[in-house]
Amino acid sequence: MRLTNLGQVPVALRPGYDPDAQGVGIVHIGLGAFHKAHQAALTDTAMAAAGGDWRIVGLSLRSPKAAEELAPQNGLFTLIERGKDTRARVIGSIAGAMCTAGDPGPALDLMRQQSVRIVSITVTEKAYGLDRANRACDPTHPAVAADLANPTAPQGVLGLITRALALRRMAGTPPFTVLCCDNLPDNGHLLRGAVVDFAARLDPDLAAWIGGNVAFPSTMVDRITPAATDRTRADAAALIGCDDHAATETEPFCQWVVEDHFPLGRPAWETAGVIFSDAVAAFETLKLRMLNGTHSMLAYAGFHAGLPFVRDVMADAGLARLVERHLATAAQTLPPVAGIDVTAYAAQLAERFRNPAIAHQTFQIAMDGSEKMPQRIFSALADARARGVDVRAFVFATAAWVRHVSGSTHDCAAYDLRDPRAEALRAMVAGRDADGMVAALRGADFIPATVAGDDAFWSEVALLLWDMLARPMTDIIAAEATR
Ligand code: CS2
Repeated sequence: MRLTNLGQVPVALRPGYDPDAQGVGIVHIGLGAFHKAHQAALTDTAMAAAGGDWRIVGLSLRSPKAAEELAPQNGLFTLIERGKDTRARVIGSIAGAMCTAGDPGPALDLMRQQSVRIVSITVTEKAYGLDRANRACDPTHPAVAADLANPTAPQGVLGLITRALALRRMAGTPPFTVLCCDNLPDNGHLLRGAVVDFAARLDPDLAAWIGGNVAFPSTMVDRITPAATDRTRADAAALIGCDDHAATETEPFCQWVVEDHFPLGRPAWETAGVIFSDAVAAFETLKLRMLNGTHSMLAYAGFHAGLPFVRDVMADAGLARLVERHLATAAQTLPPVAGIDVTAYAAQLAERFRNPAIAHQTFQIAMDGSEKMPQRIFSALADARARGVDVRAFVFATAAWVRHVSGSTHDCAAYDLRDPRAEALRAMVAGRDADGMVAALRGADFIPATVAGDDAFWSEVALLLWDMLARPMTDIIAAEATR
């Protein structure tokens, strides 16, 4: 029997409110595991504490899978938190789920309703179609190009948001707040620039109205959420007593720092521990450089050392040392963040990475490197240089990334390079030796100019890469850790 209503769920695992009594107030684009473990869970807690019509309708832009898992269950799913103890509860905040591919009509009909006061987004860095350097949209991105050509039937994020805002403007309905929840620096401002630029290419008046009237608060989101597995579903079934195709697992830690700018209101997220702050950009840089930067380093090195999960990386003495070094280096590139002790923050991150109950794949984190490296490693490098900080940790991370891009199988089985620029990256490294690969990659459009021009940095990367392409990654790690 499949989960369809709360009557099937043990009382202790049910939400602390009646979901059917609450209306929809949020449309979320990007209905993945992360959203279910983070914003959906926090909104569930907030509704239990303070009520409000803040249930969420989730949209998937491409794959119907998430909607097929959730819709037959009326949005209900089990969230399992794995730490020293395992805790679980059924989340009631998702009211519906749909896939917009092929027909965005039903989603737009919902987004134009006045009752929808927030449209939030987690689609990963690559899906937006951003021109980050100019805080604009990238008109060559496939979804952006398609939506500029056919703006009334959008398939991408920028097109969908802009069309929904245009419909509200035409109807005299005040705009919803747009809430970006992806790991991007200053994400609210970045998205605002991209939406305004996208709209300006279609209708300058609409662009001016969006620029003058729509709120785009910035956020920093944090919760390590591996992809669900058969074990997740089996554990959920054992806990709730019926099948749950949408069961999700995550770590106990959860953090959300949000700029408090919601003209049409918001859930009482503070009751769920959400931090409201005017200094979100500083929190985001802290998290991107320390958590995500270290993650990228350990993913490239760990994957090529034959370690499938982050917890395996942390059990390897050499790599654990390199994780510690990376955290310490990243910390030195940051301005102080009010209320954060970076040494304690670093220790807490290492503890989270060690969590033996979480099977977080190094291969998953290694994906989309060209979208992640700039804000995780390269921007930290530029600040490290300005402060005279030893940058060896960033040399190592970058060489490990290039080794991943190289596709070399001298010490591992063949693997897929998963990156939106995979084809261009493969062309840059094809047939080249370590020096040639580095020379080609440092000139790529996603590498900031100051970093591209850092000759000393790239010579060190090339030297290390020669080794990484000739010897097993396990040897390189052992040598690097005792340097
Ligand atoms: C990870 C993040 O996949 C990745 O690149 O670094 O998804 C990370 O797990 C989250 O940002 C944690 O909040």
